Amino acid sequence: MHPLGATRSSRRPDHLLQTPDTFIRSPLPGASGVEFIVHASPQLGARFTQMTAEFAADGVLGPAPAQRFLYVLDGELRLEAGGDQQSLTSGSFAYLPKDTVHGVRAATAARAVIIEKPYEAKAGSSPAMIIGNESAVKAMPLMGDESLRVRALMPDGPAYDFAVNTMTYEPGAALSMVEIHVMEHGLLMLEGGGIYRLGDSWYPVQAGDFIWMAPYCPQWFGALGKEAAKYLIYKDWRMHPLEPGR
Ligand code: UGY
Ligand code: MN
Repeated sequence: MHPLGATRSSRRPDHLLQTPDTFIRSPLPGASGVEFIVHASPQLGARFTQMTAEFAADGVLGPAPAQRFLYVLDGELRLEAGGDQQSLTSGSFAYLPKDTVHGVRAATAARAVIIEKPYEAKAGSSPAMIIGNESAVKAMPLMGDESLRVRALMPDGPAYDFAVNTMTYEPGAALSMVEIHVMEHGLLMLEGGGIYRLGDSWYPVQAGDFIWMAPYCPQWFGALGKEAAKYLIYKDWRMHPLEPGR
């Protein structure tokens, strides 16, 4: 949608819809053979970063400045941590607590979502490294709605301060309410499409689009079309509103 400056992308104080025609790729310190599309950042008003990392074969990621979550979109990454090497392919994810020494190298050209968030130590609990694949995570109906299934990729416990879920909507399924909440979201559309309400605007969205929702951004989604719609969604979680980093 370039002619005469048209795009579906939209930047408002309480949300960003960023469509692929507006993505700009850049290098980041410490990485080589990787280009980054930085979707969400403190510069935007977010308290986390969300990027898509596009690896050439043999590309390597630099050290993480904060706790890091990785979700592989396609290709194969090799993660080295704690003396172990793991192969991560489509749907694989890894959570690396703050200060975990690790290396990520691409075995093939690959793309991954990277989410990083500063971590405030919690008394009496410390987070553990997690490696998994979405296909092994049980899908739970959202508020009893079987047409809308949620897979929680992060554990929910006192040591963890964010969640990353996938949400899959059957054609025609929709959130049962307009949500307005203190948590912010980073969202990447993975499959299908529909209509996203953000603030007082309704946007057509499709696979490949990124959305940031600020705290209290009114939000609602309904899936359209003949195939399921699916997105990966980040939210801060278990954080007191007065906690630093909120
Ligand atoms: O977890 C959530 O807040 C989720 N239901 N929000 C969303 O899909 N926009
Ligand atoms: Mn929400």
